[in-house]
Amino acid sequence: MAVQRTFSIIKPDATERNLTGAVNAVIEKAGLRIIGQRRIKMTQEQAERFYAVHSERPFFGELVEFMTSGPVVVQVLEGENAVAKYREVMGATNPADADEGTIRKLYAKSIGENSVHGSDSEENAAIEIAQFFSEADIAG
Ligand code: RTP
Ligand code: MG
Repeated sequence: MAVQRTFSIIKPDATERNLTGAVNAVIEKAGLRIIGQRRIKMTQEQAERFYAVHSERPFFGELVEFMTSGPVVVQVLEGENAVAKYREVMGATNPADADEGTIRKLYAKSIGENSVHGSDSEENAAIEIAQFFSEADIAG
């Protein structure tokens, strides 16, 4: 498996509890490199565009409201098989179903406020990275 990039967001429930460093420690311990990172406050438009795939879901309004409720840290991660590896490191969407040692098991508050996002495919990773980063802000 080749070296891949994936896109990560440390969500507002985690930045609010000062967990950026703790989340990054889990990411780095898993062998993923943080090759781009920026702390931002997402606008409504950014959040709606980012989660457009969920626009018809009943939780969409709540999700956009949550993602714009406080600062987030957007990240580019790099490593062997990074997309699937980061999904493993994050754990299941609902922390009640997440494996021990995963970020969501350790830190997520609920299925909605679940501390991190990670791309679900290499194709989506490229799209999501391009939404928040220019190549000049990534150093592998
Ligand atoms: P993400 O996209 O944030 O990495 O999460 P995921 O792939 O594990 O889950 P996905 O199905 O893509 O859902 C996106 C985010 O929407 C929120 N959600 N809330 N209240 C609910 O039932 C519900 N279901 C999903 C979560 O914040 C989830 O991460
Ligand atoms: Mg998803």
